[in-house]
Amino acid sequence: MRTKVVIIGGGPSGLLLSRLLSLQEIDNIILEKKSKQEVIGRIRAGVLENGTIEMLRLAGVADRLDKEGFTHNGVFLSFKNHGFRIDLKKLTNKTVTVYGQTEVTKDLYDAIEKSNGIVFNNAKDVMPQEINSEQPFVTFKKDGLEKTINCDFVVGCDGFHGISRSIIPQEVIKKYERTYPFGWLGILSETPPASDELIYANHGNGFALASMRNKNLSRYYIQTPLDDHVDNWNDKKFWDTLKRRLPSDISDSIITGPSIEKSIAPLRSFVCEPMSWKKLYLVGDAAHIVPPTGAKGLNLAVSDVYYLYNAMKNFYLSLNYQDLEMYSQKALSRVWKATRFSWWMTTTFHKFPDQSPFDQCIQDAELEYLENSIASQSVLAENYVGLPF
Ligand code: FAS
Ligand code: PHB
Repeated sequence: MRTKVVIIGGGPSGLLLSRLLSLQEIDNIILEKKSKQEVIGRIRAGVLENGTIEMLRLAGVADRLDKEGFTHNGVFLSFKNHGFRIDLKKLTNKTVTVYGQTEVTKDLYDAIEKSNGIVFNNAKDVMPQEINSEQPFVTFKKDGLEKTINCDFVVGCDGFHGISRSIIPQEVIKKYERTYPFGWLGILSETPPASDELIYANHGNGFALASMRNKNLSRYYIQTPLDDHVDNWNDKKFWDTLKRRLPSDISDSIITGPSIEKSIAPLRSFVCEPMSWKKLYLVGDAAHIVPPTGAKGLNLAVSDVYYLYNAMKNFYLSLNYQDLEMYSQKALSRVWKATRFSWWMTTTFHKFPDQSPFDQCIQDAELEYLENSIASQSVLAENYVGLPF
C-alpha cells in the first residue's frame, strides 16, 4: 500500500488532520489500535476554544456542534466560600463552547466514513520505519496479517502512551515534565448542572470543578490524593465532598443523582522537544500533556493540527517545505504558553499536600487580585478562550 501521509492514532487530532488533508485531496491513512467504539466511548474534554470551533467548521463537522454546543460568555471562580465571574466575552470579545470531546470524535468519524476516508481500527504493532530516509514506511498487523504502508510522512497522533515519540533518538529529544501530587475524580450524572457556566473552586480541602455536557448532563470533578482509587468513592461521598468545596449558595441548590461514569485521572505537565524529526511529526498528546485545569488538552491538539495541516497543504500544493521545517518551533511556542496557563490554574486552585499557610495566603491573594482587577481578569480570559494560532 502507498499513501502520502500515515497518521498513527484515530483520536481527535488524528481524525481532524485526516479530514482536513482529505479535503485538499492529500491522501492519508489512519492506523488506530483500538476499535471505533472504544475511541468514541472515552469521556474526556468538554470545553472548546474559538480556534477549535473554526477548525471543526473548516473540516465540515460543525453542524451538530452549532445545534447542540453551549456558548459560554463567562466562567466563575470561587474561594473563601464566595464566587465571582470572569466576563470572557466583554474582556476578549470571544467565548468558549461546551461540547464534549466524545461528540467531536463521533462527528469526525462520521465525516471520514461518509467521504470514504481510510481508518484501520484495531491496527496492532504499528511501527514507523526508515523515518530518517526518503522512503519512510509503517508496518502494522491487521487481523493477524502483517501490512506495510509506504508514505512521504508519518504523523504521530497517538497520545501520551503512543509509539511515535519513542522514534525520536534519545540524543535528539528533550523532555520537560512536572507531575502533580493529586488527581481528579470525575463523574457524569444525568442531573441539571449546578450553574449555567463553569465554576472552578479553590477550597481549603481541595479543588472542585462544576461543568456540564447539556441541560441534563452534569460533569463534576474533585481533587483527590494521588494514591486514591475510584472504589473508595461512592456517590454520596462524592456529592458531600463536592458540595463542601463549592460556595454554599451553589451547593445548597445542587441536584444530585447516580453517577453514570466515574474515573480518576492523574495530572501532569509534559512537553517534548522537538515535535518533529526527519519525516515524523508529533501532534497533540503525543508531544505534550497539560493538567485539565485550563481546559487546554484537546484545544492544543487542534492548534498543532492547524500548523501541520497548513504546512502539509503548502508542501503538496506549492512545494513549499519551509512551513514543515518550522512546524515544531511554531507549535511549541503556543504549547508552552498553554502549558504555563494550565500550570498556573493548577497551582492556584489546588491544595498541595505540603502546602503551608503561607502558600494558602498566596493563593487567596492571587484570587482576590483576580476578583478586583480587570487587568488580571483579562490575562486569564485571553488564555482561557485560547491564544491566537
Ligand atoms: P488521544 O490520546 O485522544 O488519541 C490518541 C489515539 O491514538 C487513541 O485513540 C489511541 O488508542 C491511539 N494510539 C495510541 N497508541 C497507538 C499505537 N501504538 N498505534 C495506533 N494507535 C495508537 N483535555 C481537556 O481539554 N479537558 C479535559 O477535561 C480533559 N480530560 C481528560 C481526561 C483524561 C482521562 C485524559 C486521558 C485526557 C483528558 N484531556 C482533557 C486531554 C485529552 O482531551 C487530550 O488532550 C486529547 O484526547 C488529545 O487528543 P489526541 O492528541 O488525539 O490524543
Ligand atoms: C469538562 O467539562 O470535562 C472540563 C471543563 C473544563 C476543564 C476541564 C474539564 O478545565
